[in-house]
Amino acid sequence: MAQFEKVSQYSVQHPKPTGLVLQYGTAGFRTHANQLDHIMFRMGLLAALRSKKTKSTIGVMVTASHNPEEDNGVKLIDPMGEMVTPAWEGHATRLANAEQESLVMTLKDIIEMEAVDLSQNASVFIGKDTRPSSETLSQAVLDGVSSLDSHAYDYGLLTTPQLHFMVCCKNTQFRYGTATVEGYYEKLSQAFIQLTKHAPNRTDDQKHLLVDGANGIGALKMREMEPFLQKELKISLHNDGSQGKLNFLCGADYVKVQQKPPEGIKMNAGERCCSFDGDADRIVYYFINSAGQFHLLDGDKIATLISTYLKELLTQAGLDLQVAVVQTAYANGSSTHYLVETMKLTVQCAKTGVKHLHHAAQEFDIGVYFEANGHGTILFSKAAEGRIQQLTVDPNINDEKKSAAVLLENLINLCNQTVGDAISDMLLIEAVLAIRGMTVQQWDAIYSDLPNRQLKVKVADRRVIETTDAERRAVRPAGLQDAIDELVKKYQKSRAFVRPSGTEDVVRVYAEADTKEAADTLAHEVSVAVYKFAGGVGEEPKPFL
Ligand code: NG1
Ligand code: ZN
Repeated sequence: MAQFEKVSQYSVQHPKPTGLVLQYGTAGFRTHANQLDHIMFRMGLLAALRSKKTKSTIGVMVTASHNPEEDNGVKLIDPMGEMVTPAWEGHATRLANAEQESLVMTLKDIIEMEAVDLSQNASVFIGKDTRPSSETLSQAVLDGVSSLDSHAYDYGLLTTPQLHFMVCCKNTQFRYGTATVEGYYEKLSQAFIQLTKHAPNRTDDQKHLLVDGANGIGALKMREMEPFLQKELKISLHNDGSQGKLNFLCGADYVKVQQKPPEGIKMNAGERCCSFDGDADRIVYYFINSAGQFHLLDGDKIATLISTYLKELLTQAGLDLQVAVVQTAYANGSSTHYLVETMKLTVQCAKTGVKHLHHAAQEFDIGVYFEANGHGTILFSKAAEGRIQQLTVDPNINDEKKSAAVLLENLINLCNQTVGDAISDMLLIEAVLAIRGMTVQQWDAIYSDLPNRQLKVKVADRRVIETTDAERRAVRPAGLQDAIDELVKKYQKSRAFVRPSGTEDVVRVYAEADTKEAADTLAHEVSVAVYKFAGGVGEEPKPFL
C-alpha cells in the first residue's frame, strides 16, 4: 500500500535507537530531548490514526512542562481537549518501542485493533513550548502526520492549555470559542473585564500583579494577551525568557518544592505574586509578609478560594447545584478539613495525575479540581451551564439573583474547561479577589496549612509498592503500611503515605503533622520504613535537618 511505503520512507529519517524503551506516562513521553525524534514522528502517525478513528481533530503538544530545558516530551489531546484515552496510551507505548523494521507492522496492528478507516480524513493540531529542541521535534511530528497523508495545522509556540482550547473549539464547531490565539485572548479577557465591572474603584495597587513566567511560553503569551485586558490587570512580568534559562531557579514547581520565591523577582512586603510553570498549565501564588516570611498559596488554597466563591454565588442565585472539590492525597489536611467541616462541600480524593482528577470532577454539577502543585480548573456540567444561562434571561427573578447568575456565566467563560491553565486560573483568582475586595493576606488566612514534608526514596524497583484508597495506603510490600500506621500514631494531626512516582524513578514520601519538626521527623521515619520494606538502594535515608 502506497500509504505505508511513505511511512517506511519517512521513518528512516527518524530512526529509533535500537533497544531504547520509553513509556507513555501520566504526562506523555518525557526524557532528554535527544532521545525523542523517533517518538515525535510516531506520535504524528498515531495522532493521524486517532483523528481518523474519532473523526475529529487531535492535538499534539511538544513540551516537558516544568522539567529542565534539556528535556522534552509529547502528549496527545483527545477531541474535547482532554488527555488521550488510556487504551491509546497503550498504543502510544507500543508504537514508540517498536524497532525500526517492525514499525509498519505495529501500525497495522493498531489500525486493525481499533478498526480505523484509513480513507477517513484526518486533522492534527500541533503546538510547542519555547525549548530550543521543540522546533525540530515538532517538525518530526509534522512528518509523521503527513506520511499518512493527513492534514496538520502547526500553531507554533503555544501554552499547553492553549492547544487544548484550540482542539476543543474546533471539535465543538467553535461553540467553545474561536480556534486562534486571538480567540483565546478575546474569550478570556472579555469574561475577565465583565467580572471586574463588579469590582469598581480598584486602585492601581490592587490591579498590580507580579508574574514569574518561568522563562517560558507563558511569559510570551502573557505579553501578547496584555493589551486585551484593557489595563484591568497591571502585570510586572519577570523571568520572561530574555535572559534566564527555562524553569531554572524559577517557575511554579521550583517555588512549590523549595518553598521560596523564584530568582529574578524583587518582591515588596505584601505584594501579590504568582509563578507559572514551563508550559503554563500550573500556577502558584505567594507573598512575603512584613517580617520577611514567605507565604505560599498553592493549588489547595486556589481550590478553596474558588469553590467558596462559587458556593456563595449559587446561594445568591438560588440554584441548588452541587459544588465538589477534587483533590489528591497531597492536599494539605487543613484544606480538606476546612472544605468539609466549615464549607460543608463534597470533597473527593483522586489518584495523582490530572486525568484522574478531571474524570472525577466530571461527575458533579460543578467540579473544582486542583493538585497541590497548582494544576487545576473548574468543570461545569452541560446541565449546570444550561440552568445558569437560563437564569440570566429569566424575566421573573430579582436583581440579586440575576447578578449572581451573570457572574456565574462570566466565570464559566473565564475557565479553561479542558485542562489546568495558568493564565485562565490567574485571571479567575484576580477576578474573585477583586470582587470580594480581598487581599492576598486575607485569602491566605482562610486556613493555615499543616506543616508538611515531601521526600524521595530510591529503591531497586519502585513497582514493588502497590497502593489503594487513592494512593493513601500501601497494600504491598507486606508490613510497610503497618509500619507507617505505627509511626503516624506517635504524632498529632499526623498523616503519611508513600507511592511510586509516575514521572521519576523514585518512591515519594509525604508526611504532615502539627509541627514542622514532627512533619520532618515523621517523613524521615517513613522513608526509612520504605527503604527497609521496599528494597532501598544506596545509603539509608538520613534525618531531615
Ligand atoms: P509523580 O511523579 O507521579 O508524583 C508529578 C506530580 C503530579 C503530576 C505529574 C505530571 C506531585 C507530587 N506529583 O507526578 O501531580 O503533576 O508530575 O506532571 O506533584
Ligand atoms: Zn506544566
